[in-house]
Amino acid sequence: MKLLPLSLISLSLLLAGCANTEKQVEIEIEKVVQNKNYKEQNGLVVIEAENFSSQVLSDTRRWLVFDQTGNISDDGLFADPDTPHAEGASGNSYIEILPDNRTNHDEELITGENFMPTAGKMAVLTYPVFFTQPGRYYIWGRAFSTGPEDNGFHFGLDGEWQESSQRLQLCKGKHEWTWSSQQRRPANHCGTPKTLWIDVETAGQHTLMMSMREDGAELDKIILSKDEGFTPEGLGPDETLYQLPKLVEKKTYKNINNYAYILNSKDDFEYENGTSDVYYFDKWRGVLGINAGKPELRNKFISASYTHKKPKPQSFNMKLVTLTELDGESEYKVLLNGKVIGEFKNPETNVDYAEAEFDLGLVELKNGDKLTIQSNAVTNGKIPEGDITAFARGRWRGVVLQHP
Ligand SMILES: [Ca+2]
Ligand SMILES: [Ca+2]
Ligand SMILES: [Ca+2]
Ligand SMILES: [Ca+2]
Repeated sequence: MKLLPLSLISLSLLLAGCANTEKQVEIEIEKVVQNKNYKEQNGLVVIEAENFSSQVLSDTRRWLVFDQTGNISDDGLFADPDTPHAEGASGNSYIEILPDNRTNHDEELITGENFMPTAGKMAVLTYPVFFTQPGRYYIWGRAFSTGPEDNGFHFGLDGEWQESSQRLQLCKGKHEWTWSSQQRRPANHCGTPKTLWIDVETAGQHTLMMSMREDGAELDKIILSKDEGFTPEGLGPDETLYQLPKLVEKKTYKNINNYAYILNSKDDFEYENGTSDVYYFDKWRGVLGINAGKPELRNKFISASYTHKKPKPQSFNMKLVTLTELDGESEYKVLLNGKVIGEFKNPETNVDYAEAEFDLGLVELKNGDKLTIQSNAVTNGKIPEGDITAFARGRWRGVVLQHP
């Protein structure tokens, strides 16, 4: 069985604890295994051959993954004249195409079974690669050959098998992992270095492909190099993976998992009404609040209103989102055209400025309807501040309109 990255192992452990079942675990793992994506970096693409994304046309011969534990990615006893070579392979893992029933010239050559001169016809692997630079890329393969009939590979791009990328060959360097960039040509079956390349016409996402030429062939790693002067040594550079940056996580309306519209307190409500009894915008928390520093604004309701401007009447499940505070449990009223449709009080909390949601149920909004939110600044007497105790500021974030 193929070795899984650590994240997959923890995923499978996690799922193993659920009532659901190995089936689900298998599906999840498959999804993640196929997620390796490569990127050209500074003219270089480095791929572990065993990290292919897909394999097709693999009925009679198949690329199998070998790892350092001696595991093979397929159960079965297949014709194979050589022992595993994971030691010394990059990532301690590689692929070999089996069964191998033509190990030397004396065994019968059967085209379509143990030999495939045409690229892209047998055991085709794919590797997604994102290129930032188009151009000519020299192909290097790190291969292991133990005989004369297990040392050829074909490469292609996007289903096209360019003549220049067919027949990677190595003759020297038997019985050890060996880098080759040599193309087998009629005049020179062993090829000369740096005669194998692939032309990438456009920048962007492409699919590198590799297919069988001779059974028993083993491949550890693939390099595409824009620099003709580049020659890999040893294990070669690390894989050039396409790294996904972390997406920005939401910081507001955290518990709201669906909505049609959000009416933000600052943006959608009129709160500067020209009197002194107004909200201010608390920019640190992105909400409206009451300036409890002014004694005349404490313990009284302050208002802000939204006017609905949609031609068609529509019903929504409505929720008010407030911020809890350590200092006190502010109260809230919601009015529709001057009539109270909801009254709430923030719960006591150990967490300052955590969002709280209050359900207003199903509400129909018509064009011109006026929705008013009121809140107060209060103290619960728990947090000393000078001679008095601190006040909560009646903060609220907005109103969520959900499809019923
Ligand atoms: Ca073998
Ligand atoms: Ca063979
Ligand atoms: Ca072999
Ligand atoms: Ca490898």
